[in-house]
Amino acid sequence: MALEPPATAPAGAPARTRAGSRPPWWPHFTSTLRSTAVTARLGRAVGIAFGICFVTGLLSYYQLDPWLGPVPAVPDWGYRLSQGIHVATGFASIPLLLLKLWSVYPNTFRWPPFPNVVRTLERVAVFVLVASALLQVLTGLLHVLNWRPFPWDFLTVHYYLAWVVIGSVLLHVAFKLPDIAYGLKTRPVAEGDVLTEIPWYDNPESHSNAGPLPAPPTPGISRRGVLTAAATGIGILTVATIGQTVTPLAPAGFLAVRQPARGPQGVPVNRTAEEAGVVGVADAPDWSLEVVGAQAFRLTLADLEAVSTQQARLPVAAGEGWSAVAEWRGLSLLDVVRLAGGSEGSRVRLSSLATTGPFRTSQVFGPQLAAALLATHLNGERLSLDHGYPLRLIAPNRSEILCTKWLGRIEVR
Ligand SMILES: Nc1nc2c(c(=O)[nH]1)N[C@H]1C(S)=C(S)[C@@H](COP(=O)(O)O)O[C@H]1N2
Ligand SMILES: [Mo]
Repeated sequence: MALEPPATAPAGAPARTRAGSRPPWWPHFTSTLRSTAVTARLGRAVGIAFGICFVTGLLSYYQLDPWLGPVPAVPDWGYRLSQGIHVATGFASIPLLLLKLWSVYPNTFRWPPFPNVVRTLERVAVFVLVASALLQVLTGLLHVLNWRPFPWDFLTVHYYLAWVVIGSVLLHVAFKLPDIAYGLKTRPVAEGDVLTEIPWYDNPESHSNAGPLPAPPTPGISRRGVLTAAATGIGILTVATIGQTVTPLAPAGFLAVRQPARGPQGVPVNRTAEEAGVVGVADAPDWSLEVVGAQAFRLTLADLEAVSTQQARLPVAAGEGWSAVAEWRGLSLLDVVRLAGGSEGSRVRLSSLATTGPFRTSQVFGPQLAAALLATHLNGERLSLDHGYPLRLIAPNRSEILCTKWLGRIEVR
């Protein structure tokens, strides 16, 4: 249904335009819930969510590949906070992004589709932005759900794709700057406003969004209604998932993938001993830790028990966005490193007993080495097999991905 202009335009209203060469079967849109003002505001919200998600994501990625130097060990809740925010803004950006796309998708059907080189480039950039952003948030969601149907390494692709998303966001903002400035200056149209113009997305002669706004003739739901419903939905989604890391909100976390206190010893498990294929190996009675360095030696379970006296209250903060604080007991990694002839300046490589799968090994150096604990106990009990029995790493401000469970070997360099 085309929006037919009223017989008499209000005094001073701009001249109307109609689809000239547009084929009659070409789709056109009349919903007046959309406008430059609404789109600009949604775009600003998406931009803020993506920006925060990008920066916190970079902080997390730095833990995996610290190209600027060692990762600090303080504050111990640093990774918990940044990864919690990363996953929460990622969640919130899914409905925000869908809403933003809803507000502009009629633009896809502008006639003519490719009026000039600049518009064509702009549309290619939009395509890259939409495709990469959707792929990024949806694969991120699947990762949080621990469902990885894709054949690629999630973290590497997620990292590089983030640069594509942010790059195309910046390009898009540059293309749309006049429209954004116009949209943010203009108030969203209220009921009772007089229609003076065909909606921008249905105006074949307007290839810039920066023009007068349409008013709703008889909207079924007001723009304010759309935005309020969206904000409420996003708020509920956030409250229902943030409980996986903001522990007081855990009871409200009915959509949270993991409950912070549910799991053996009051801590969730991401990858079980069975999934890692270490059942029968990690709990073998003759297990011992192999330490390799200037002096090589082995530590048996009895050796560890005798010296496992250091206590630490540290968060377990997983890349999937859940976290919880737990009581750990064990021995200082640095003490073991010194016994092997190393020092605070050593680089230490920890390997688990698992022979396949990701996160089997990790590296510790710098402030993290001084602060790291080789844990034997969790919340007052011997580590359960799923939490890394007989020995695992735990350290402050460290991603759980790098807190290797079921340790078999420590190499000091
Ligand atoms: N050897 C080994 N250690 C590992 C992993 C693994 O797959 N193998 N997974 C890591 C990840 S991704 C997480 S979230 C934590 C989970 O620790 P938890 O199960 O004790 O909570 O273990 C980490 N340590
Ligand atoms: Mo994880």
